[in-house]
Amino acid sequence: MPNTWRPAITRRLQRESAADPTPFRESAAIPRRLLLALAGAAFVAAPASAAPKVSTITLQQMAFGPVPAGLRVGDTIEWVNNDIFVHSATAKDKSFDLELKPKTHVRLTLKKAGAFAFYCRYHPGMMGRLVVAK
Ligand SMILES: [Cu+2]
Repeated sequence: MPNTWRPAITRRLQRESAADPTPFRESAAIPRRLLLALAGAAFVAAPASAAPKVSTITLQQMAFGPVPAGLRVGDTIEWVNNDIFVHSATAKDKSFDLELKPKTHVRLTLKKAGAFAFYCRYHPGMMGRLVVAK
């Protein structure tokens, strides 16, 4: 057989190229979809792996700032005292008692699940509540 198939394929490719000025659009879209799928998988996998995280509670103007949500055992809280006064972060059940000198920060790793009311020993009107999941 002579080489008659080659021109036929070439003609077909030319026809398809003429019909679609961007013949690589579909093949370019596949890696993008794949990347989106991988990104989605990583996002979903993150809570399952539950890597310990560091969150911040800021003290300023004689008050504890917002307590981060979604705390888990193994996470760390960094207490940041932005005031010019000494404060403490003291658990009502005595499970922690941190001295927070002015303009310093202290880290606390959460070792127990539960709800922990806390206050400042120096200013009992300052208070908050940690909720820690297993
Ligand atoms: Cu205080």
